[in-house]
Amino acid sequence: MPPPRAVIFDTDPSPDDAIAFLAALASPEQLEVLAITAVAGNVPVELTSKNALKALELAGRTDIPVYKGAAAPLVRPLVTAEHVHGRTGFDGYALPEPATALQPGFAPDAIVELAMSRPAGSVTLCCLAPLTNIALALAREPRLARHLAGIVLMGGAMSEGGNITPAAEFNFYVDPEAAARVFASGIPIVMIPLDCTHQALITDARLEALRSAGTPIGNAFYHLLEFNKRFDRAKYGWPGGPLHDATVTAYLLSPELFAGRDVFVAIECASPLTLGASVVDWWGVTGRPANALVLRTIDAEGYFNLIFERLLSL
Ligand SMILES: [Ca+2]
Repeated sequence: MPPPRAVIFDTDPSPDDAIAFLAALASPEQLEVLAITAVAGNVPVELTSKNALKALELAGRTDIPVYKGAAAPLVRPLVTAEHVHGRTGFDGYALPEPATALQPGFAPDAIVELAMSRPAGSVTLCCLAPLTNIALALAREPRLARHLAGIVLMGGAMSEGGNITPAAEFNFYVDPEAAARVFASGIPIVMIPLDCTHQALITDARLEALRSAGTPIGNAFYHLLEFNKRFDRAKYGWPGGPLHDATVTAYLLSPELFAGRDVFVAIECASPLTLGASVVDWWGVTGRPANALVLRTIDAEGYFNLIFERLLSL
């Protein structure tokens, strides 16, 4: 069996982010989580970093270091998503205030130091949020791009339409310049867009599986996702909201659950109408070399079975 893959989760914890990194922590034979790095996104970074600590304490994994990162996008004011996840990002279930502390230091510096201290090609970044911390890390250490094994990210939309504007997915919309730099960096990227995550719906039956497990973690995430559900159902009219960010962990654990294509992707940074849109050259019409594997379909049943089995094992 190969050694576990070293990963860093860069995240703005709402519940689906927390499920993503907790499911990874429950998979030590496959994934070694080096750190959690928090960034502003769903809510401000003071809250996302606190939510990361809360989730780790819930799982009894206070050994995992958490670093606070960028408080705002590279060049724009922060746009948040309290309308989806509530004021705290974790509305719906009152987790205790964290007793553990953040690590000293800035998350982009921690990403550089952790990744560069490991052999080339051995650290994968799991990006669940606006890509500000990653862009700052690349600016501080340009060699990072060739040193990383790759990035697996949730972000963008191909033909699904946007979820924050008609054209853009939230993570790319919040910091389009950061996303553009990451896609131009040469780092091997796996992109999991809304086209994929909108196939992975938290139906009542799936939600009930969390509650009926009867564990503290199952109960907490039942209530947290139940809160999200109200917004998502009203918005989409579907039988449940998407569980977006845990797709990143599922891809690392079981890539066969997904299908996609190596393509060229560019991020719109200028147009007010389509700011943050991910333009995916699915048919190769530009002739430009591929810079990402864009996943377009997911085995939703296999995804939920895998992620909830790991989450509930904690
Ligand atoms: Ca996220």
